[in-house]
Amino acid sequence: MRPARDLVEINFDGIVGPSHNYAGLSLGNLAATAHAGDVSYPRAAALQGLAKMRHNMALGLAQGFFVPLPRPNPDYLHRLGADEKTDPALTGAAWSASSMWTANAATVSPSPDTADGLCHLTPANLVTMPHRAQEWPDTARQLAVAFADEAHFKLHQPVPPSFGDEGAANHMRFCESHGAAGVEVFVYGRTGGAFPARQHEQASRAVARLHGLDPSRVLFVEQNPAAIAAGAFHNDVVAVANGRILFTHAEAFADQSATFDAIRRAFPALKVVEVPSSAVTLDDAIRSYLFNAQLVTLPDGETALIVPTECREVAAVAAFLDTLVSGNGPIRRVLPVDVRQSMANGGGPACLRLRVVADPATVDPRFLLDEAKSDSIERVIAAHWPEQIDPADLGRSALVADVVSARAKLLEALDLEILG
Ligand code: SUG
Repeated sequence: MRPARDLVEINFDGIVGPSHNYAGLSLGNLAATAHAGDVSYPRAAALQGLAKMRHNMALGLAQGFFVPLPRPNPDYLHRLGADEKTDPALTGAAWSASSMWTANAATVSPSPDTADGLCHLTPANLVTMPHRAQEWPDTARQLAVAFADEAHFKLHQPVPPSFGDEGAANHMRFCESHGAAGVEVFVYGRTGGAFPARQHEQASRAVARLHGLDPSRVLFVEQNPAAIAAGAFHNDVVAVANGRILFTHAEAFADQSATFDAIRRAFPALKVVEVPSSAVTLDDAIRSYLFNAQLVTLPDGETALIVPTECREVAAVAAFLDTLVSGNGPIRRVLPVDVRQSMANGGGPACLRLRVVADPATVDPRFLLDEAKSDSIERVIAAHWPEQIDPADLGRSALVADVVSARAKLLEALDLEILG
């Protein structure tokens, strides 16, 4: 086993797939519902995602990526006895590029937290949303290639249905440094509200057991039902953690102060940056995706918040961010990134990445980004990703051929034909 000093946080972003479209499939995800039927711009979407990766790499952060899953899913409609004309929602599901939101790919427990000293990954079953429930077999295949080194990684099967698991989007980790032992917090929802509660408590508990976490360093916390009802379909829409810091809206958890107390008991160094509803309403938080930010430790030790540009357009949020950086708090820099095409489907900067604390030398290098690889990915996207997709065109055979060959070109450029 390698010493802990080699462990760094690597953000694996999902490359936005060539079939990116607005089918309005996610009940409870207000942005996706509002943009249902809009024309999408897959090429622009993928270039925005790549620009975010380059932006973060330029900050000195380790950056990885996952490739889009095969879409249209060749089996999906067939197994439902359907074809592309049967039901637009089914066709939309078969075409969904939703694997771009890799915060939902898996839950990751880094090696310092686990009993066997391996980094454990459990692919999320995503059973609540039909278009997302098809992701895990292909996601698991990709994880098995990226993290094939069994001396360092342990991959699990997804939690069986019907216990919904949405992966890292409902999971936070507190630590003194990424390579030190952490306290892992699993956030679940309770069913019964207007919108689905996607993360089941039993799924969270199963993942914690399977990963061999020390029970005294694990917490299970309930999401505020009012936050789910307001459109926080994942906890990472209203809270984000990094190192010692919890950046959270005041209405994120069912019992906010009990949640802080419980985390503090397990992790006394906790620093809470709580945004009161009087400064930013829950609605403004969800509209701007203020908390769907990447809270990162820069190489100089400062903490930065990488927010979507939409935060600058919601007056209360822009004002809050100005006070945040001018104050004396632990978050020193706010860095906006443009991921508008993803945002219109309810996916901000944090949704687009899966955090894995690992020694980069133990990861399959084909999934790690550098400038040369960014250039070659950009060339493939610019040459082969459709410029736009009208949802009415999903299923048209010319478009099928285009998106299938676009993905094949990407796999070829990355030497990842094994995922074809
Ligand atoms: O699961 N949107 C995704 C957004 C996921 C965001 N992830 C995190 N918060 N971590 C979802 O709702 C919309 C697709 C459509 O409707 O066509 C969608 O799946």
